[in-house]
This record gives sequence, structure tokens and C-alpha cells, in this order.
Amino acid sequence: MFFDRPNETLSRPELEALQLKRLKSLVTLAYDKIPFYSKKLRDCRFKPDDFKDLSDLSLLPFTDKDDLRNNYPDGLSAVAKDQIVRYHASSGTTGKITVVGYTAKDIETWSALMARCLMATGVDKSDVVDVAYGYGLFTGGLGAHYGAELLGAAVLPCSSGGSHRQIRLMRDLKVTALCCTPTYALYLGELANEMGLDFRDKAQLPLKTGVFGAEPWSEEMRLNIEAKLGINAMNIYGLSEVMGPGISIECLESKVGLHIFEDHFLPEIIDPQSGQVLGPGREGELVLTTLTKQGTPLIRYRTKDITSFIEAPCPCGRTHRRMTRVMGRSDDMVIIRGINVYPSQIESLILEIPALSPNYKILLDRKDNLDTLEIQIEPEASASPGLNEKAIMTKLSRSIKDYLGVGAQVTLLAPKTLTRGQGKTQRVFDLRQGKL
Ligand code: DLL
Repeated sequence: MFFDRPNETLSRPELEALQLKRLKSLVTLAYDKIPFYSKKLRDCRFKPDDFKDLSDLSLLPFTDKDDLRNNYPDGLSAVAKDQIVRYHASSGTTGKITVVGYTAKDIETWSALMARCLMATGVDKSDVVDVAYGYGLFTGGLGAHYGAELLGAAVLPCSSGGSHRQIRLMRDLKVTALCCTPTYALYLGELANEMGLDFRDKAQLPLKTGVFGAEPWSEEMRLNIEAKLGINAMNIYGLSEVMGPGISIECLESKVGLHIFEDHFLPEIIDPQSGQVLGPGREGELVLTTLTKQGTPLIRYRTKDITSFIEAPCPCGRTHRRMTRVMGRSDDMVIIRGINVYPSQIESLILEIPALSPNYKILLDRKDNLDTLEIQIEPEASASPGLNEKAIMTKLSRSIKDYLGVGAQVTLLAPKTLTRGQGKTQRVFDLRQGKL
């Protein structure tokens, strides 16, 4: 299903002509209105008129999160304050805040892109949508809310938390679509069971679609959620600096890769070390240039998210290129005894063992000058009776050694020991700092 079929199915030459036109306006706007960019562009001797071809983008400098922080709160704004109708902010792990301002037109664009996302996952005006992403400075709640309303769906703005009440409302209002983090969806499933309800029983809880994102999750986690909740679990991607959710989305027809809305964002994949643009299919860091944003436009924003493009056409008919599932950020990657590991690679291996649940924690420490890796994990509640704990622990540590090349100690916890997250869940606890 399409919200905006003409723009989502533009031919490649049409799309590229539109991108070039929008890119030229963006560079002119940034040059004229944002002193930070005028200086950056002058420093690399680039004038807006020099822009001839899409490939000229690689001549422009990158922007990163520090640039937003250093220009706090609104030094990267391209419009007068009275043009801004909304601010969102994110603090990230360092605690330093970045603020992004939206004009009325930006909110309109964002809502339309979220409506595109929802329709790509099979949600339409007949649906009742529970928005269980946090509302507030975080972009998840309001982003999904405006998109679902624009579609004409009925929105239940639960935000995250109040989970018992949320499940009762999902039952009573016959919620058919749920927007939240994948870990919160799992928690809602678990809690429903405790309340004597089951998402797989559609007469009780008719949920059919989940639109999940805001944190990395593996394909195995998708299968786990789909089996437990009896739904289509769809992946949505975005980041607050660039807009919020709605930058890319999986479609129901393929469920492989996320279509990037290339008429609004120009994506590149670069080598995170050298900054060089990588060739087709290569994995690297996603860089996004906003093509239509008015409030806080960004040129070549380094997302730190690791992905690659899927060049093959998609059966859904969308012409916008797909990116592979983001398994982690370049700064999420942990180095254990010199080996690079993404937490979601560990998640994939955990979930290949049916007796294990997706509730886990990764602990890194240092003993006798050597890194240690411990996985604390709960078994599936249904698997607990008669569980051969030793065999399972050996199986997981062996597959981590085989696939990732690192030794791991596996500790099985009693079911429901670990705290359940309502938003983004912290998986990795690195206790190595200061321990040589
Ligand atoms: O998480 C926006 C969002 C809200 C996206 C709701 C999807 C759904 P931030 O808090 O700025 O914004 O965090 C952005 O989260 O750079 C990725 O590292 C990660 N992320 C977001 N979506 C996904 C996803 C929102 N589907 C950061 N898979 C991004 C993996 C994701 N990581």
C-alpha cells in the first residue's frame, strides 16, 4: 500500500533530477543562511554555483553530532525563530544535548513520511494505532502520532509505560497496530500473558502489525516477536538530528531492507575511518543529506549507523533504494580482545537457541589484563521446566566462539530477573574503564 505512490515510484532519472534540484537549493540556503555552513563551504572553496552533478556532493564537508552540540541550541537553524513551530532534543549517551527546530512545513513533511511508513507496513485508516514510543522531546511518539493521524487511523497515544492499562486499552479498543521499541513490544507480550491474555489469540487482542525501531534488533528477534505476538514486526529507522523516525521503512512485500525516502534524504555509505564514499553493496556508515528540511537542514550528516545499500529492485514497486537492517552504530561496536563485535550479533546467536529468551545483558570486564565477556540471559519462561542448563550454556558459548571468535561465559538467570525497558534498552555494560 502507498501513501504517496507517484513520489515513491519515481523512475531513477526522475528521482535523481529532483535530488539535484533540491540539493542545489539546500546548498544555497545553507551558504546564505547558516554562518556555520558558509564558513565550512568557503573553507573548502565551494560555491553553490559550482554544484553541477549529484556526485559533487562528495566534495562537501561532513557534519556530525559535535557540530550540533557546539552550536547549541539553535546555531544551525536556517530560519528566523518565529518560523519554528516545534523543537525536539536528544541527549545521547554523553548527556550533551542537541536541539533540532522544525517549521510548519517540516512537520507537514515529517507527518507525510511517517504516513508513507505506516502504509508500507500495511497500516491504513481502518486501523487503531497504539503509539507506545515516548512522547516529548524524543521524536518517536509525536512522529508516529502525526503520521497515523494524517492517514486517518485512530491514534491511541499511550506513550511508553502504564503497561497494564495499555494492554487493557489495546484489548478494549481493538488496537491493530503498535508503534514502540522491539524490546517494549516483547515486554507487552510477556505482561499480557501474566494478565491471562495472549496476543496470538486475535479474538482477545487483534493486533496485526508492529512498527518497531529506535534501537538495533536482529532478524532472529523479529521472528521471535512475530511468533510470540502473532503479528508482522516491521522495522522503522530514523534519528532525531535528521528528522526522527520515518527516514526509512521496511515494506510488507519484501521485509528485506528499509526503503530510504530518497526524495527527502540523500544517502551515502562511507568508510567510517577514511570518509571515502564506498561502492555498491559495501557496508559502512550511513551519511544523510536533508533535501527538503527548512528548520535545521544538514549537509552530509554522519549517522554513525552501519549499513549497506541493497541495489536490487523491490517487488513492492518502490524505487527508493533499500538499506540493510542497522545492526549497530560504529560507536556501539565493542572490541573484545581485539575482536570487533556488535551486540546484535550476539543477540542473533542467542535467539538461534529456542530455549533462550531475548532478555539478555552483555557484561565486559577485565581480569589479569585480559578482557572478559559475560552474557547474562534468561531462558524462555515456557522452557524452564526440565531445562538442561549446562548444555544450553555450553551451546551458546561455543557458537559465540565459532562465529565471533571470542570466549564468553554464559550465566543463566531465573526468568524475569532483568529489568524490562520501556524505551531504548541498554544491553552492554562495560566495566573495563580504568582497569588495565
Ligand atoms: O530513535 C528515532 C526513532 C524513533 C526511530 C522511533 C525509529 C522509531 P534517536 O533517539 O535520535 O532517534 O536515536 C537514533 O537510534 O542513529 C540508530 O543508532 C538507532 N536506531 C533508530 N532506529 C533504528 C532501527 C530515534 N530501526 C539512533 N534499527 C540511530 C537500529 C536504530 N537502530
